Amino acid sequence: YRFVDCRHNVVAADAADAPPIVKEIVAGLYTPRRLPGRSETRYRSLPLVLLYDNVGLDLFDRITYLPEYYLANCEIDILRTHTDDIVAQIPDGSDVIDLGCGSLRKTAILLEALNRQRTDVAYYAIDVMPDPLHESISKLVPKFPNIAFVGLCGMYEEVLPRLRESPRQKTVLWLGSSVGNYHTDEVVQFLEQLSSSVLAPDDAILIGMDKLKDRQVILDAYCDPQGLRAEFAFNILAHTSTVIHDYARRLRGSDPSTDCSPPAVFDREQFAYVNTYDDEIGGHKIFLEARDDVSVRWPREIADWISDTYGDAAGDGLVIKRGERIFIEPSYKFGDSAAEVLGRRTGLVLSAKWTDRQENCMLNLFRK
Ligand code: AVJ
Repeated sequence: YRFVDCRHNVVAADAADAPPIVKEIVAGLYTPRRLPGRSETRYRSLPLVLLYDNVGLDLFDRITYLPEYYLANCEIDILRTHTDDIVAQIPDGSDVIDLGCGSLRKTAILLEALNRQRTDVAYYAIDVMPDPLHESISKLVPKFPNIAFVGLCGMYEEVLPRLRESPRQKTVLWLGSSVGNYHTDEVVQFLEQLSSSVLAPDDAILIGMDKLKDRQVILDAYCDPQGLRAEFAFNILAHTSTVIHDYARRLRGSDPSTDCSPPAVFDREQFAYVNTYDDEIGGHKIFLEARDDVSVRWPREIADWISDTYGDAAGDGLVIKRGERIFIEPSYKFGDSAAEVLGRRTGLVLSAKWTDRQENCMLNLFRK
């Protein structure tokens, strides 16, 4: 099968030319921002995509097996119950594009049916880390010989330009209520971009959405007694440290295998996992709360650039005060008319929808 690494690996000579993800980390920590909703409080934040390194992807996959994390179970229920209806929407000779495919546990349900019912379907699996992506795909390649597998490694914006290359009809999968990780305005913007740059008339996008429901059910879904969720959230701190230190090492021009390990940017022991639900906006949020005053330790290679950009003392280290919460992840929930609203705002046509037996989640199929 074909594997394409779409990640932009810029090798910068100067700290000011930091890759976008490094700039985003620093900006998010130095510039607290208001979150949607009534509260005026401003929060520092970290880029959500950093939840998903090798460890984070594995933790997320384990989370999907937790009974209280109904999102995965309900979406699997929809996919199993309505497999034939969904597959009927994906004709022979077309491409299936999976945004954030993870372990492929869910998509495998559709691929199994496509392998039986079609002779010519290409499947593009997209995710951010090369090794887990390769591992997920290579498990399925021998099982589904009628499907042409392609792995595309990178973030959405890095991968989308590649998708233009194929002239075939397309069905984009955006499952798992990943859409809930973005505010509606961002979702509309992303779908408009996807539609105008990748989709042709009649191409489809299948979007999984978690429905509004009893707040306690939602809060329980994001807080398990085993502490997998806290682990998942803390891992963003470790991944952030890795990204920052990899960059500092590149600036030093030193070899990662012989380099002694510098102190992490954060100590996870200094944070507590906090999750909240705001009924008014239908939004679940994950935060990491400082248990003490936390000094953020930047490597010296980027300290000057940070102090030039964010003020004199900045490079000496940022202090996050005890009790302050770093915003990690929003998970918006959707009302019954959310899909229609999204259709109206994007110009995409809502052409089919499915729900699970408990009516916890929905799958909505839009066409351009
Ligand atoms: C992957 C976007 C579905 O928001 O529910 C799981 C990830 N975060 N536990 C979600 C997640 C915390 C998640 N999605």
